[in-house]
Amino acid sequence: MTPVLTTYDWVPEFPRGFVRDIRVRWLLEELGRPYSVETVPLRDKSAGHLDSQPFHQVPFLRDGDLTLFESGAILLYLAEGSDLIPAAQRPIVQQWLIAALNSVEPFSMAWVLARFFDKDEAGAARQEPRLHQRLAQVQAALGDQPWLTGDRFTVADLMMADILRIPAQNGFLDDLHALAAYVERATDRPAFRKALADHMAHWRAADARMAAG
Ligand SMILES: N[C@@H](CCC(=O)N[C@@H](CS)C(=O)NCC(=O)O)C(=O)O
Repeated sequence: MTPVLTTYDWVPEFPRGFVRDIRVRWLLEELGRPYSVETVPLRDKSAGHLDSQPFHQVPFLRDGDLTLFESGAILLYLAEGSDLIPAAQRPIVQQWLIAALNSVEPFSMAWVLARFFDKDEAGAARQEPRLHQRLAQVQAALGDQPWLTGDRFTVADLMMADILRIPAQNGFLDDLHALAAYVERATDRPAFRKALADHMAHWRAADARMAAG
């Protein structure tokens, strides 16, 4: 059964590389699992889109009769039974994946929304100390380990590293060297590089389609 990943038909330049289908692509590459991609319109959101994603967002995944939204749920579903959720560490892996989504990403998103969506420099500046504190706490929890739960890269690292890419790209890890190295270690994996290349190719193909009218 080949899962079908749905993302947008096109997005402007600035979110490219970060639309959350990248997480699912990355995981599917880690698993060596082929998949296909379908799209929903970004601009003219359809009522049908809501049947698969009640918040009119992406990504969502169809796998046989199952349709799943929420990138965290999709990752946990796809990684189940694989080395990316070692059985003995399952609750701890789930804990860290949820921590990434629930205790780190909201702080990063609050900054992103203020800085890039609202273009509110003062509002973004107000978010910075909170975001920095969370990032420092992740670094402290990582300690000397290569990955969040020890020696093995898990789906929790995939989620955490993906979430940390935006702070990393915007200078928030410049004084958090161990955390910066963690993100680099994760995103240096061939599966991430392949996922990112395919993700960017998707937007280039969308541009070409638009240019062709
Ligand atoms: N919690 C959701 C967030 C999904 C989300 O924010 N998707 C963005 C793209 S990365 C989106 O569709 N944004 C457009 C919108 O909210 O209208 C998840 O992790 O899947």
